[in-house]
Amino acid sequence: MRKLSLSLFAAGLSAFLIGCDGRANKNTGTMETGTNAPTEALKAQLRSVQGKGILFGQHDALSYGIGWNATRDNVYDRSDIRTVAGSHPAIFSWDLGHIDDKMNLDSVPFDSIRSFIIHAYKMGGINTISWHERNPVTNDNSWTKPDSSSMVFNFIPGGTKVELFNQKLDKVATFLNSLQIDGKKIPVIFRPWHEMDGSWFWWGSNYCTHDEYKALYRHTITYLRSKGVDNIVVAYSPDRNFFSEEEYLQWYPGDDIVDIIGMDNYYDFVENKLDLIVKKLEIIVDYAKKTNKIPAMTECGSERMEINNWYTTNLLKVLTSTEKTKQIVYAQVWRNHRLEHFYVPFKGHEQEADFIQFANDQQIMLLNKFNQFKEGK
Ligand code: BMA
Repeated sequence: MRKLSLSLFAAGLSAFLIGCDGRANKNTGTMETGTNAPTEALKAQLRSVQGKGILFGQHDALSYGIGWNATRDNVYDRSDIRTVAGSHPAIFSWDLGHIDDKMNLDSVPFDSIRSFIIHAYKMGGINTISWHERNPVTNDNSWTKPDSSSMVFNFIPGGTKVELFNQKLDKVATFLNSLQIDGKKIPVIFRPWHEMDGSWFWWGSNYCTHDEYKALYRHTITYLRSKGVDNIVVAYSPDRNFFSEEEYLQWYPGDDIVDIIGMDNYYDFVENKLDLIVKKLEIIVDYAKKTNKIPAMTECGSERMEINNWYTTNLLKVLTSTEKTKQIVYAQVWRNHRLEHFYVPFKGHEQEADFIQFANDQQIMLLNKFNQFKEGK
């Protein structure tokens, strides 16, 4: 059953994508005016909006929403954000966790993820990829506490299990290299090993030293590059556990590796510490400015929309709070998975109007506005 529905889905989606080929490629213009490296074009696009607007994104937006699933229901080109606000998001987020399998950790087939990325790119959107990978030694999920035989030091250069880790990196390299249209690579944001300043992942602060973490991160990027991966713009995204630039940079793998200076932050919203969020965004913007990097709110949200009218009273408020916070280039929320776990009001939800107000704010860019902006409108 699963095989049948997957192949039907793949056939339907590729027919759909072929159908899209005739459409204007909203990204081509930028690619041709930039340098040859696909990443330079993506960085230029991100920089072009800085100070003029803030791109908005969601995880798995084209894959499923509340009450629908593209793979299961054979629906294409749908997102809860478009159903509610009339446009897809500008940023499309995906995850490569469980790269050894056919489906990722959230049951999205990797072939579908590839098709969604191509589709998002053709529509003019920007794709970002995180990686909630299993522990390379135990194969336990990202959230399982490692012991000394499966901590980070084992599979960084000099460790005894680095080959095991490289096998996973090989698979990620194959996937990233396969993101192509007519033989040309699609540039994507790659955001591995996020939220390391908490201890909920096997790469978290209780399970590695700062130096081991940096080695993990650097090895990941340099190894992928050695396998021909030349289409990633690299994002660093600790959680909220910093109060100064020095603390923010404790895990930082280096200016030569990182392009996007980010932060994931859910719990300062839960605790209503909006002033602290503004302060942290300013730290990020200041560091990005100094080093010519791109500042972003790499993850945030209010689970189940528990904070009333979160989009206007919380997110928009912090993003537009000061001239510095307005320099943030994009903000993305997590997935609309089920009624117990969603981050964007769906059709009929009581905060729908609040989300529409947010989406229509002059500062916020969903895909339609981003495309108009690129066309100079
Ligand atoms: C978490 C939750 C999990 C999910 C993981 C990776 O925040 O959404 O259900 O598996 O992200 O997407």
